[in-house]
Amino acid sequence: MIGMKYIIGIGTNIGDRKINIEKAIDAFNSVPKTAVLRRSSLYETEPVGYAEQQNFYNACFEIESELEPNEILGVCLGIEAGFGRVREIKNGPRILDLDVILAENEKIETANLTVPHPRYNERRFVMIPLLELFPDGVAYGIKFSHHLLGIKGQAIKEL
Ligand code: PH2
Ligand code: MG
Ligand code: MG
Repeated sequence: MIGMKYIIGIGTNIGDRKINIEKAIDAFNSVPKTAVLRRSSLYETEPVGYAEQQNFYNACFEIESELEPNEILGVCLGIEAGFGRVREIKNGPRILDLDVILAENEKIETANLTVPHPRYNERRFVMIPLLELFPDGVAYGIKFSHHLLGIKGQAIKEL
C-alpha cells in the first residue's frame, strides 16, 4: 500500500466504553485500502467543555490509507452513525466520536474538515495518547508536546 498516515482520536462516554473503542478501531481494518498501524493505551478522562456527564474513555490510533482526507472523514462519520450516534448537546455525551487529528504532511482547511484538528493541542485527552505514539513530541514534522504545559486541569488516567 502506498497510503498516507493519519492519526484518529476516539472518545466515548455512553454504553460499554471499552467495547465501543475496541469495536470502532477494529472497524477501520474493514475499510478498503486502509489498515490500523498502531494504537495508544486507553485513558479515562474528565469531560472537557461540558461537565455534567460521565467520564470519557479516549485513545488515539494511527492508520495508513489510500483514501483522501475527506474520504477518511466520511469513514469516521459512517462508523459513528453505525454506532447509532445522534448529535445533541455540543461537547455532550456521545457513544462514539472519531476525529481526524493529523494527516501526514497535510494541512487541510475545507468547510467540513480542518487538519490538524483545531483544538487538539488544548486537550489533554488527545495530547497524552498522541505523546504515547510519538514519545519525542513530534508527529509528522509537527512539534506538539510543549502545548501540554498550557493545559490546566483535565484529569486523565491510563487504564
Ligand atoms: N470530546 C469532546 C468534548 N469533551 N472530553 C473528554 N474527556 N473526552 C472527549 O473525547 C471529549 C471531551 C468533543 O468532541
Ligand atoms: Mg471530538
Ligand atoms: Mg467529532
